[in-house]
Amino acid sequence: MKLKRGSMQLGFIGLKFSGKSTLFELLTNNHFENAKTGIGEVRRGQVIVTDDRIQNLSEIHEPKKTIYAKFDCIDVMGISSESKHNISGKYLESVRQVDGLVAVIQMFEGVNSDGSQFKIDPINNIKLIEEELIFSDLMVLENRLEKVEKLKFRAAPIYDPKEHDVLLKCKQILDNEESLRTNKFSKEENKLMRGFQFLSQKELIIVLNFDESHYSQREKYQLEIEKSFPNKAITSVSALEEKEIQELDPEEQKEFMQEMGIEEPAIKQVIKTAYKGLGLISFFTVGKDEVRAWTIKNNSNAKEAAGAIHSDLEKGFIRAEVINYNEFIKYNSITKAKENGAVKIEGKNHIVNDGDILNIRFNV
Ligand SMILES: Nc1nc2c(ncn2[C@@H]2O[C@H](COP(=O)(O)OP(=O)(O)OP(=O)(O)O)[C@@H](O)[C@H]2O)c(=O)[nH]1
Ligand SMILES: [Mg+2]
Repeated sequence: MKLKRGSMQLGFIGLKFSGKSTLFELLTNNHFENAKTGIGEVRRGQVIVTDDRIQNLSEIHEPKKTIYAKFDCIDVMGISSESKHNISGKYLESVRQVDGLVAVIQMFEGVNSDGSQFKIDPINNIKLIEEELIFSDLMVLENRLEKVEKLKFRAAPIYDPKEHDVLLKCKQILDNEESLRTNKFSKEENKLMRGFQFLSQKELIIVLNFDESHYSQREKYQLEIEKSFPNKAITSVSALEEKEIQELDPEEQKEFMQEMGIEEPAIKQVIKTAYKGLGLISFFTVGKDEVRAWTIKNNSNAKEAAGAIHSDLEKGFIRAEVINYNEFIKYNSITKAKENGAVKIEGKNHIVNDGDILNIRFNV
């Protein structure tokens, strides 16, 4: 999959009242825009990918600007377990363009809008969310299929039998209540499918959102859920508790985090899980003007990495000077690293590693 330029996008989805907005507010530190759509509220914000390595690189280079990687995040209304399909499909349209989906799962008891008790039921909740994604894709697919069949019937020159085939293949998978993500498609099929932005083809990261009383049992719950969904990246947080802690002064924050047994803040956990689930890595560029982190897909080559910075760098790519962060900090200076032969000159096919510092040589 080719990455879009700029930030990666995450869409927060889940059942109603699972804590999506609470988590979104925590991760964006309450900086977001609100947009009213015909079907409800959509919020957009950014989550900064904090990285100690960037902080260190910045202290060494003293650049004018230090730029962390970020995720653009979208928070939509929840899927109601009572009136599913017809309504939730529309909410989900707001996240169709994202790179990855974050399912927030309610790990606390509560009361549904009809007054009935909401039980902790993560495995069924995740299945229900997957069903919604599949249903929503079927709607998009059937719409297109109908048009393609008309084109075929009229023998229209724009009729594309290859598109027709891939649509039928997708339909068979979705009709079987399977996600498109678990099925392998050829490069060509993927290209034909790209425009539809199928939701069930996107990676689905699971964030278990516990209340205070269940948080201490998070490992037990998470292990059990991982058994049912072995291919998913899963993490456990307590969004509401951490949000309350966020409002305290820094000294107290530490104390309360310890008291709750929170080893790592939710923002780090969610980012780590998103990187893992979406198969992402960071690389860095350094200089007097700017020290900056970039996010790319795992297994990208140097030329593709250059393209994440700017299309001109990809088009005019000549070579890359590469040193990994872990190697760099032995020297604390690119010049010294070069003198010691630690900076390697690599061609376009060189696979970039997490933490690589790249200097792209290019020609426009
Ligand atoms: N006890 C407890 N309550 C929580 C937690 N997270 C969220 N809540 C509460 O659950 C309710 C719903 O939280 P929201 O964050 O608005 O949930 P949402 O998923 O955005 O809901 P919709 O947008 O309506 O689908 C609020 O009253 C929250 O305070 C939690 O970790 N523990
Ligand atoms: Mg909400």
